[in-house]
Amino acid sequence: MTNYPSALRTPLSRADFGPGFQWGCSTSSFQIEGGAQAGGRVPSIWDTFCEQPGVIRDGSDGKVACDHYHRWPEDMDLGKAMGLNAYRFSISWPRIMSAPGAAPNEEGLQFYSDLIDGVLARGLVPWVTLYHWDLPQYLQDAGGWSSRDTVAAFVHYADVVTRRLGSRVKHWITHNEPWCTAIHGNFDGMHAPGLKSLPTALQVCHHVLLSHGLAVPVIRANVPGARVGIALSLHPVMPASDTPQDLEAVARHDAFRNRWFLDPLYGRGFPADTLALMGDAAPVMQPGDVEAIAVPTDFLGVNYYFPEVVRHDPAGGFLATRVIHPEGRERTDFGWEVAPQGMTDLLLRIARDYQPGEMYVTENGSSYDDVVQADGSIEDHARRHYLVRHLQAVRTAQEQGVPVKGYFAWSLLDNFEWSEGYLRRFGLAYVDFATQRRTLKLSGQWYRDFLHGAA
Ligand code: IFM
Repeated sequence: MTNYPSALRTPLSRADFGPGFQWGCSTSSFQIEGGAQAGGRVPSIWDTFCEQPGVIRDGSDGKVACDHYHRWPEDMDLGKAMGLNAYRFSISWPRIMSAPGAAPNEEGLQFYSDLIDGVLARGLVPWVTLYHWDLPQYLQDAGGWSSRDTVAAFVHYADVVTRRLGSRVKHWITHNEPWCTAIHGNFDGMHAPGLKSLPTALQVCHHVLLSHGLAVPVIRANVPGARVGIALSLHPVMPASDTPQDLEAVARHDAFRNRWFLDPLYGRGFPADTLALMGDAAPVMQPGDVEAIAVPTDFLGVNYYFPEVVRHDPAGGFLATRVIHPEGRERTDFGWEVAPQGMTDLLLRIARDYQPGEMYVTENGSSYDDVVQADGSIEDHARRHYLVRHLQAVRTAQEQGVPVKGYFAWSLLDNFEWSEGYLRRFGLAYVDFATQRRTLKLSGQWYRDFLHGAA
Protein backbone atom coordinates (compact mmCIF):
# COMPACT_ATOMS: atom_id res chain seq x y z
CA MET A 1 0.00 0.00 0.00
CA THR A 2 1.09 3.58 -0.61
CA ASN A 3 1.66 5.75 2.44
CA TYR A 4 -0.34 8.89 1.56
CA PRO A 5 0.60 12.25 3.07
CA SER A 6 -2.47 13.67 4.83
CA ALA A 7 -2.96 16.33 2.09
CA LEU A 8 -3.49 13.52 -0.40
CA ARG A 9 -5.81 11.44 1.76
CA THR A 10 -9.30 11.18 0.40
CA PRO A 11 -12.09 12.64 2.51
CA LEU A 12 -14.18 9.62 1.64
CA SER A 13 -14.05 5.96 2.49
CA ARG A 14 -15.35 2.75 1.02
CA ALA A 15 -17.62 2.31 4.03
CA ASP A 16 -19.35 5.65 3.31
CA PHE A 17 -21.06 4.04 0.32
CA GLY A 18 -22.78 1.44 2.44
CA PRO A 19 -22.54 -2.30 2.98
CA GLY A 20 -22.95 -4.43 -0.11
CA PHE A 21 -21.90 -1.60 -2.43
CA GLN A 22 -20.50 -3.16 -5.60
CA TRP A 23 -16.96 -2.03 -6.28
CA GLY A 24 -15.88 -3.14 -9.68
CA CYS A 25 -14.16 -2.59 -12.96
CA SER A 26 -15.82 -3.07 -16.35
CA THR A 27 -14.47 -4.59 -19.53
CA SER A 28 -15.93 -5.96 -22.75
CA SER A 29 -15.22 -9.05 -24.79
CA PHE A 30 -13.98 -7.60 -28.07
CA GLN A 31 -11.91 -4.95 -26.33
CA ILE A 32 -9.82 -7.34 -24.23
CA GLU A 33 -10.20 -10.97 -25.19
CA GLY A 34 -8.28 -11.48 -28.40
CA GLY A 35 -8.33 -15.19 -29.17
CA ALA A 36 -10.17 -14.23 -32.32
CA GLN A 37 -10.05 -17.70 -33.81
CA ALA A 38 -9.79 -19.69 -30.63
CA GLY A 39 -12.42 -22.05 -29.30
CA GLY A 40 -14.67 -21.99 -32.35
CA ARG A 41 -15.31 -18.23 -32.31
CA VAL A 42 -16.66 -16.91 -35.60
CA PRO A 43 -16.10 -13.37 -36.94
CA SER A 44 -17.99 -10.44 -35.48
CA ILE A 45 -18.88 -7.19 -37.20
CA TRP A 46 -15.85 -5.65 -35.51
CA ASP A 47 -13.46 -8.16 -37.11
CA THR A 48 -14.90 -7.24 -40.49
CA PHE A 49 -14.91 -3.51 -39.77
CA CYS A 50 -11.27 -3.51 -38.66
CA GLU A 51 -10.27 -4.95 -42.04
CA GLN A 52 -11.48 -1.81 -43.82
CA PRO A 53 -8.58 0.57 -44.48
CA GLY A 54 -8.68 3.82 -42.53
CA VAL A 55 -11.52 3.11 -40.12
CA ILE A 56 -9.36 2.33 -37.06
CA ARG A 57 -6.99 5.21 -36.31
CA ASP A 58 -3.91 3.06 -35.75
CA GLY A 59 -4.93 0.38 -38.25
CA SER A 60 -5.22 -2.18 -35.47
CA ASP A 61 -7.79 -4.85 -34.67
CA GLY A 62 -8.98 -7.06 -31.84
CA LYS A 63 -7.25 -10.28 -32.86
CA VAL A 64 -5.02 -10.29 -29.78
CA ALA A 65 -6.09 -7.22 -27.79
CA CYS A 66 -5.13 -7.88 -24.14
CA ASP A 67 -5.03 -11.63 -24.78
CA HIS A 68 -7.44 -11.91 -21.88
CA TYR A 69 -8.76 -15.11 -23.48
CA HIS A 70 -5.54 -16.78 -22.33
CA ARG A 71 -4.55 -14.49 -19.46
CA TRP A 72 -7.82 -14.10 -17.58
CA PRO A 73 -6.54 -15.83 -14.38
CA GLU A 74 -3.82 -13.16 -14.08
CA ASP A 75 -6.38 -10.43 -14.75
CA MET A 76 -8.75 -11.76 -12.12
CA ASP A 77 -5.86 -12.03 -9.64
CA LEU A 78 -5.29 -8.33 -10.32
CA GLY A 79 -8.97 -7.57 -9.68
CA LYS A 80 -8.83 -9.44 -6.40
CA ALA A 81 -5.60 -7.72 -5.35
CA MET A 82 -7.25 -4.38 -6.04
CA GLY A 83 -9.94 -5.23 -3.51
CA LEU A 84 -12.80 -5.34 -6.02
CA ASN A 85 -15.89 -7.26 -4.98
CA ALA A 86 -17.44 -7.24 -8.47
CA TYR A 87 -16.32 -7.63 -12.06
CA ARG A 88 -18.35 -6.64 -15.10
CA PHE A 89 -17.52 -8.25 -18.42
CA SER A 90 -19.40 -9.13 -21.60
CA ILE A 91 -19.96 -12.33 -23.46
CA SER A 92 -18.92 -12.61 -27.06
CA TRP A 93 -22.00 -13.72 -29.00
CA PRO A 94 -19.77 -15.08 -31.83
CA ARG A 95 -18.10 -17.43 -29.35
CA ILE A 96 -21.46 -18.95 -28.43
CA MET A 97 -23.59 -19.06 -31.59
CA SER A 98 -21.44 -19.93 -34.56
CA ALA A 99 -24.00 -20.13 -37.36
CA PRO A 100 -27.70 -19.57 -37.92
CA GLY A 101 -29.58 -22.49 -36.40
CA ALA A 102 -26.41 -24.19 -35.14
CA ALA A 103 -26.16 -25.77 -31.71
CA PRO A 104 -24.44 -23.54 -29.14
CA ASN A 105 -20.67 -23.76 -29.22
CA GLU A 106 -19.70 -25.74 -26.14
CA GLU A 107 -16.11 -24.47 -26.15
CA GLY A 108 -17.32 -20.89 -26.00
CA LEU A 109 -19.72 -21.61 -23.15
CA GLN A 110 -16.96 -23.47 -21.32
CA PHE A 111 -14.64 -20.47 -21.61
CA TYR A 112 -17.15 -18.26 -19.82
CA SER A 113 -18.03 -20.99 -17.36
CA ASP A 114 -14.37 -21.21 -16.35
CA LEU A 115 -14.04 -17.44 -16.20
CA ILE A 116 -17.08 -17.20 -13.94
CA ASP A 117 -15.72 -19.91 -11.66
CA GLY A 118 -12.47 -17.95 -11.53
CA VAL A 119 -14.28 -14.71 -10.72
CA LEU A 120 -16.29 -16.36 -7.95
CA ALA A 121 -13.26 -18.19 -6.56
CA ARG A 122 -11.59 -14.80 -6.05
CA GLY A 123 -14.58 -13.47 -4.14
CA LEU A 124 -15.91 -11.22 -6.89
CA VAL A 125 -19.53 -11.01 -8.03
CA PRO A 126 -19.80 -11.54 -11.80
CA TRP A 127 -21.87 -8.97 -13.70
CA VAL A 128 -22.45 -10.18 -17.22
CA THR A 129 -23.37 -8.05 -20.21
CA LEU A 130 -24.90 -10.02 -23.06
CA TYR A 131 -24.27 -7.52 -25.84
CA HIS A 132 -21.35 -5.11 -25.97
CA TRP A 133 -21.34 -4.53 -29.73
CA ASP A 134 -19.77 -7.70 -31.16
CA LEU A 135 -22.61 -8.95 -33.33
CA PRO A 136 -21.84 -12.14 -35.27
CA GLN A 137 -21.03 -11.15 -38.85
CA TYR A 138 -23.45 -13.73 -40.26
CA LEU A 139 -26.29 -11.83 -38.57
CA GLN A 140 -25.11 -8.55 -40.08
CA ASP A 141 -25.04 -10.26 -43.47
CA ALA A 142 -28.73 -10.98 -42.95
CA GLY A 143 -29.54 -7.35 -42.08
CA GLY A 144 -28.06 -6.98 -38.58
CA TRP A 145 -30.04 -5.12 -35.94
CA SER A 146 -32.17 -3.47 -38.61
CA SER A 147 -33.79 -6.87 -39.18
CA ARG A 148 -36.41 -8.01 -36.71
CA ASP A 149 -34.94 -11.51 -36.99
CA THR A 150 -31.92 -10.31 -35.02
CA VAL A 151 -34.25 -9.60 -32.09
CA ALA A 152 -35.30 -13.25 -32.07
CA ALA A 153 -31.69 -14.35 -32.46
CA PHE A 154 -30.68 -12.26 -29.44
CA VAL A 155 -33.45 -13.69 -27.29
CA HIS A 156 -32.36 -17.20 -28.26
CA TYR A 157 -28.72 -16.40 -27.47
CA ALA A 158 -29.77 -14.90 -24.11
CA ASP A 159 -31.73 -18.06 -23.40
CA VAL A 160 -28.76 -20.33 -24.19
CA VAL A 161 -26.32 -18.30 -22.11
CA THR A 162 -28.52 -17.81 -19.07
CA ARG A 163 -29.57 -21.47 -18.97
CA ARG A 164 -25.95 -22.49 -18.90
CA LEU A 165 -24.48 -19.81 -16.61
CA GLY A 166 -27.48 -18.66 -14.59
CA SER A 167 -26.85 -20.87 -11.58
CA ARG A 168 -23.67 -18.88 -10.89
CA VAL A 169 -24.42 -15.46 -12.38
CA LYS A 170 -27.27 -13.44 -10.92
CA HIS A 171 -26.51 -10.00 -12.37
CA TRP A 172 -27.35 -9.65 -16.04
CA ILE A 173 -27.15 -6.62 -18.32
CA THR A 174 -28.87 -7.10 -21.65
CA HIS A 175 -27.20 -4.34 -23.67
CA ASN A 176 -24.39 -1.88 -23.26
CA GLU A 177 -25.08 1.60 -24.64
CA PRO A 178 -27.75 1.06 -27.30
CA TRP A 179 -27.03 4.62 -28.50
CA CYS A 180 -23.60 3.55 -29.71
CA THR A 181 -24.89 0.34 -31.29
CA ALA A 182 -27.46 2.33 -33.24
CA ILE A 183 -25.92 5.73 -33.96
CA HIS A 184 -22.17 5.09 -34.16
CA GLY A 185 -22.77 1.78 -35.89
CA ASN A 186 -25.40 2.84 -38.40
CA PHE A 187 -25.61 6.63 -38.65
CA ASP A 188 -22.20 8.26 -38.31
CA GLY A 189 -20.38 5.08 -39.35
CA MET A 190 -17.71 5.43 -36.65
CA HIS A 191 -18.36 1.91 -35.37
CA ALA A 192 -19.08 -1.43 -36.97
CA PRO A 193 -20.86 -2.14 -39.22
CA GLY A 194 -19.99 1.39 -40.41
CA LEU A 195 -23.31 2.33 -42.03
CA LYS A 196 -24.50 5.90 -42.57
CA SER A 197 -28.27 5.77 -42.71
CA LEU A 198 -30.58 7.55 -40.26
CA PRO A 199 -33.61 5.29 -40.88
CA THR A 200 -31.43 2.22 -40.36
CA ALA A 201 -29.99 3.65 -37.15
CA LEU A 202 -33.43 4.45 -35.77
CA GLN A 203 -34.74 1.00 -36.67
CA VAL A 204 -31.69 -0.56 -35.00
CA CYS A 205 -32.35 1.49 -31.90
CA HIS A 206 -35.91 0.20 -31.69
CA HIS A 207 -34.88 -3.42 -32.26
CA VAL A 208 -32.13 -3.28 -29.66
CA LEU A 209 -34.57 -1.97 -27.05
CA LEU A 210 -37.16 -4.53 -28.11
CA SER A 211 -34.63 -7.34 -27.78
CA HIS A 212 -33.91 -6.12 -24.25
CA GLY A 213 -37.61 -6.19 -23.41
CA LEU A 214 -38.12 -9.67 -24.81
CA ALA A 215 -34.97 -11.11 -23.24
CA VAL A 216 -35.68 -9.96 -19.68
CA PRO A 217 -38.47 -12.49 -18.97
CA VAL A 218 -36.38 -15.26 -20.54
CA ILE A 219 -33.46 -14.42 -18.26
CA ARG A 220 -35.75 -14.33 -15.24
CA ALA A 221 -37.21 -17.73 -16.15
CA ASN A 222 -33.75 -19.26 -16.41
CA VAL A 223 -32.04 -17.61 -13.45
CA PRO A 224 -33.46 -18.01 -9.97
CA GLY A 225 -32.92 -14.74 -8.11
CA ALA A 226 -31.87 -12.87 -11.27
CA ARG A 227 -31.19 -9.13 -11.15
CA VAL A 228 -31.62 -7.80 -14.67
CA GLY A 229 -31.03 -4.38 -16.18
CA ILE A 230 -29.59 -2.46 -19.10
CA ALA A 231 -26.61 -0.06 -19.26
CA LEU A 232 -27.20 3.27 -21.01
CA SER A 233 -24.71 5.98 -21.97
CA LEU A 234 -26.33 9.11 -20.57
CA HIS A 235 -25.27 12.74 -20.67
CA PRO A 236 -26.39 15.88 -18.90
CA VAL A 237 -27.18 18.31 -21.72
CA MET A 238 -26.32 22.00 -21.27
CA PRO A 239 -27.16 25.00 -23.45
CA ALA A 240 -24.44 26.92 -25.29
CA SER A 241 -26.24 30.12 -24.27
CA ASP A 242 -29.46 31.07 -22.53
CA THR A 243 -31.24 32.12 -25.72
CA PRO A 244 -34.68 30.51 -26.17
CA GLN A 245 -33.39 28.76 -29.31
CA ASP A 246 -30.53 27.12 -27.46
CA LEU A 247 -32.77 26.15 -24.55
CA GLU A 248 -35.16 24.49 -26.97
CA ALA A 249 -32.20 22.79 -28.64
CA VAL A 250 -31.26 21.33 -25.25
CA ALA A 251 -34.74 19.88 -24.86
CA ARG A 252 -34.63 18.28 -28.33
CA HIS A 253 -31.14 16.92 -27.88
CA ASP A 254 -31.91 15.54 -24.42
CA ALA A 255 -35.08 13.92 -25.75
CA PHE A 256 -33.06 11.87 -28.22
CA ARG A 257 -29.81 11.38 -26.30
CA ASN A 258 -31.40 10.36 -22.99
CA ARG A 259 -35.20 10.21 -23.02
CA TRP A 260 -35.38 8.19 -26.24
CA PHE A 261 -34.09 5.28 -24.13
CA LEU A 262 -35.28 6.11 -20.63
CA ASP A 263 -38.88 6.99 -21.51
CA PRO A 264 -39.75 3.69 -23.25
CA LEU A 265 -37.81 1.61 -20.73
CA TYR A 266 -39.77 3.24 -17.91
CA GLY A 267 -43.18 2.85 -19.53
CA ARG A 268 -43.70 6.22 -21.18
CA GLY A 269 -43.19 5.17 -24.78
CA PHE A 270 -40.94 7.01 -27.20
CA PRO A 271 -40.98 10.81 -26.84
CA ALA A 272 -43.74 11.91 -29.23
CA ASP A 273 -42.03 15.17 -30.25
CA THR A 274 -38.89 13.32 -31.26
CA LEU A 275 -40.88 10.73 -33.19
CA ALA A 276 -42.57 13.56 -35.09
CA LEU A 277 -39.19 15.13 -35.91
CA MET A 278 -37.99 11.83 -37.35
CA GLY A 279 -40.63 11.92 -40.07
CA ASP A 280 -40.21 9.08 -42.57
CA ALA A 281 -37.04 7.94 -40.80
CA ALA A 282 -39.05 6.89 -37.70
CA PRO A 283 -38.71 3.20 -36.89
CA VAL A 284 -41.32 0.62 -37.83
CA MET A 285 -42.92 -0.74 -34.68
CA GLN A 286 -45.44 -3.48 -34.18
CA PRO A 287 -48.32 -3.57 -31.72
CA GLY A 288 -47.02 -4.68 -28.33
CA ASP A 289 -43.43 -3.50 -28.89
CA VAL A 290 -43.71 -0.47 -26.65
CA GLU A 291 -45.20 -2.59 -23.87
CA ALA A 292 -42.46 -5.21 -24.27
CA ILE A 293 -39.70 -2.60 -23.95
CA ALA A 294 -41.27 -1.35 -20.71
CA VAL A 295 -40.74 -4.68 -18.94
CA PRO A 296 -39.83 -3.99 -15.30
CA THR A 297 -36.12 -4.30 -14.51
CA ASP A 298 -34.20 -4.52 -11.25
CA PHE A 299 -31.70 -1.77 -11.88
CA LEU A 300 -30.49 0.81 -14.34
CA GLY A 301 -26.83 0.82 -15.38
CA VAL A 302 -25.56 4.36 -15.93
CA ASN A 303 -22.44 4.92 -18.03
CA TYR A 304 -21.33 8.48 -17.42
CA TYR A 305 -18.33 10.14 -19.01
CA PHE A 306 -19.12 13.77 -19.89
CA PRO A 307 -21.89 16.33 -20.35
CA GLU A 308 -22.78 17.72 -23.76
CA VAL A 309 -23.13 21.40 -24.63
CA VAL A 310 -25.49 22.05 -27.52
CA ARG A 311 -26.73 24.93 -29.57
CA HIS A 312 -29.53 25.41 -32.04
CA ASP A 313 -28.35 24.74 -35.59
CA PRO A 314 -30.82 24.43 -38.46
CA ALA A 315 -28.18 22.41 -40.33
CA GLY A 316 -27.83 19.97 -37.43
CA GLY A 317 -29.88 17.06 -38.74
CA PHE A 318 -33.43 16.21 -37.74
CA LEU A 319 -32.87 17.61 -34.24
CA ALA A 320 -31.46 20.91 -35.56
CA THR A 321 -28.83 20.86 -32.82
CA ARG A 322 -25.05 20.85 -32.71
CA VAL A 323 -22.75 19.68 -29.95
CA ILE A 324 -20.05 22.25 -29.28
CA HIS A 325 -16.84 22.07 -27.30
CA PRO A 326 -16.39 25.34 -25.42
CA GLU A 327 -12.87 26.56 -24.73
CA GLY A 328 -11.45 26.70 -21.25
CA ARG A 329 -12.98 23.57 -19.78
CA GLU A 330 -10.97 20.80 -18.20
CA ARG A 331 -10.66 17.92 -20.64
CA THR A 332 -9.00 14.51 -20.73
CA ASP A 333 -6.36 13.85 -23.39
CA PHE A 334 -9.20 12.32 -25.44
CA GLY A 335 -10.89 15.75 -25.36
CA TRP A 336 -13.80 14.67 -23.16
CA GLU A 337 -14.91 17.29 -20.67
CA VAL A 338 -14.16 16.44 -17.05
CA ALA A 339 -17.31 17.34 -15.12
CA PRO A 340 -17.87 15.38 -11.92
CA GLN A 341 -20.84 17.58 -11.08
CA GLY A 342 -22.46 16.11 -14.20
CA MET A 343 -22.39 12.70 -12.51
CA THR A 344 -24.32 14.01 -9.51
CA ASP A 345 -26.75 15.95 -11.68
CA LEU A 346 -27.38 12.98 -13.94
CA LEU A 347 -27.98 10.52 -11.10
CA LEU A 348 -30.32 12.96 -9.34
CA ARG A 349 -32.24 13.62 -12.54
CA ILE A 350 -32.73 9.93 -13.35
CA ALA A 351 -33.81 9.16 -9.79
CA ARG A 352 -36.27 12.06 -9.86
CA ASP A 353 -37.75 11.40 -13.30
CA TYR A 354 -37.73 7.59 -13.49
CA GLN A 355 -37.29 6.22 -9.95
CA PRO A 356 -35.30 3.08 -10.79
CA GLY A 357 -35.23 0.79 -7.75
CA GLU A 358 -31.46 0.58 -7.93
CA MET A 359 -28.82 2.32 -9.99
CA TYR A 360 -25.26 1.27 -10.70
CA VAL A 361 -22.59 3.34 -12.34
CA THR A 362 -21.67 0.60 -14.79
CA GLU A 363 -18.94 2.68 -16.48
CA ASN A 364 -16.98 5.81 -15.69
CA GLY A 365 -13.40 6.57 -16.59
CA SER A 366 -10.91 8.69 -18.44
CA SER A 367 -8.33 8.38 -21.17
CA TYR A 368 -4.98 10.08 -20.80
CA ASP A 369 -1.74 9.64 -22.74
CA ASP A 370 0.11 7.60 -20.16
CA VAL A 371 3.88 7.77 -19.99
CA VAL A 372 5.90 4.88 -18.62
CA GLN A 373 8.64 6.22 -16.34
CA ALA A 374 12.19 4.87 -16.36
CA ASP A 375 11.34 2.72 -13.33
CA GLY A 376 8.31 1.28 -15.13
CA SER A 377 5.71 3.20 -13.13
CA ILE A 378 2.79 5.11 -14.67
CA GLU A 379 2.07 8.24 -12.67
CA ASP A 380 -1.37 9.10 -13.99
CA HIS A 381 -2.25 11.79 -11.45
CA ALA A 382 -4.94 13.20 -13.73
CA ARG A 383 -6.77 9.86 -13.94
CA ARG A 384 -6.55 9.42 -10.18
CA HIS A 385 -7.95 12.90 -9.67
CA TYR A 386 -10.76 12.13 -12.12
CA LEU A 387 -11.60 8.94 -10.25
CA VAL A 388 -11.58 10.55 -6.81
CA ARG A 389 -13.82 13.42 -7.91
CA HIS A 390 -16.29 11.16 -9.66
CA LEU A 391 -16.56 8.90 -6.64
CA GLN A 392 -17.22 11.97 -4.53
CA ALA A 393 -19.91 12.95 -7.02
CA VAL A 394 -21.55 9.53 -6.70
CA ARG A 395 -21.47 9.84 -2.93
CA THR A 396 -23.07 13.30 -3.13
CA ALA A 397 -25.93 11.84 -5.15
CA GLN A 398 -26.28 9.00 -2.66
CA GLU A 399 -26.44 11.49 0.22
CA GLN A 400 -29.33 13.13 -1.57
CA GLY A 401 -31.23 9.87 -1.67
CA VAL A 402 -30.26 8.37 -5.03
CA PRO A 403 -30.17 4.56 -4.73
CA VAL A 404 -26.71 4.07 -6.27
CA LYS A 405 -25.52 0.64 -5.24
CA GLY A 406 -22.30 0.21 -7.14
CA TYR A 407 -19.49 1.78 -9.15
CA PHE A 408 -17.59 0.09 -11.97
CA ALA A 409 -14.52 1.91 -13.23
CA TRP A 410 -13.88 1.79 -16.96
CA SER A 411 -11.63 -0.03 -17.30
CA LEU A 412 -9.61 -2.72 -15.58
CA LEU A 413 -7.06 -2.74 -18.43
CA ASP A 414 -6.02 -0.52 -21.30
CA ASN A 415 -7.75 -2.07 -24.27
CA PHE A 416 -8.99 -1.76 -27.84
CA GLU A 417 -10.83 1.56 -27.88
CA TRP A 418 -12.93 0.90 -31.00
CA SER A 419 -12.21 3.32 -33.84
CA GLU A 420 -9.30 4.78 -31.82
CA GLY A 421 -7.58 1.39 -31.73
CA TYR A 422 -4.99 1.19 -28.96
CA LEU A 423 -4.29 4.93 -28.99
CA ARG A 424 -6.62 5.69 -26.08
CA ARG A 425 -5.85 4.20 -22.71
CA PHE A 426 -8.64 3.97 -20.13
CA GLY A 427 -7.15 1.27 -17.89
CA LEU A 428 -6.39 1.40 -14.21
CA ALA A 429 -3.75 -1.11 -15.23
CA TYR A 430 -1.36 -0.28 -18.06
CA VAL A 431 -0.97 -2.90 -20.75
CA ASP A 432 2.26 -3.12 -22.71
CA PHE A 433 0.76 -4.61 -25.86
CA ALA A 434 4.16 -5.86 -27.07
CA THR A 435 4.73 -8.03 -24.00
CA GLN A 436 1.18 -8.17 -22.54
CA ARG A 437 2.67 -7.12 -19.22
CA ARG A 438 0.13 -5.45 -16.89
CA THR A 439 1.23 -2.70 -14.49
CA LEU A 440 -1.11 -1.07 -12.03
CA LYS A 441 -1.03 2.67 -12.67
CA LEU A 442 -1.00 5.21 -9.86
CA SER A 443 -4.80 5.51 -10.33
CA GLY A 444 -5.21 1.75 -9.98
CA GLN A 445 -3.01 1.78 -6.89
CA TRP A 446 -5.15 4.54 -5.45
CA TYR A 447 -8.35 2.58 -6.16
CA ARG A 448 -6.76 -0.47 -4.54
CA ASP A 449 -5.72 1.52 -1.47
CA PHE A 450 -9.12 3.19 -1.24
CA LEU A 451 -10.85 -0.17 -1.40
CA HIS A 452 -8.55 -1.47 1.32
CA GLY A 453 -9.31 1.58 3.47
CA ALA A 454 -5.79 2.91 3.13
CA ALA A 455 -6.14 5.94 0.83
O1 IFM B 1 -14.58 1.75 -24.36
C1 IFM B 1 -15.87 2.24 -24.28
C2 IFM B 1 -16.83 1.14 -23.88
O2 IFM B 1 -16.77 0.06 -24.75
C3 IFM B 1 -18.24 1.66 -23.87
N1 IFM B 1 -18.34 2.86 -23.10
C4 IFM B 1 -17.39 3.91 -23.31
C5 IFM B 1 -15.99 3.35 -23.27
C6 IFM B 1 -14.95 4.46 -23.52
O3 IFM B 1 -15.16 5.00 -24.78
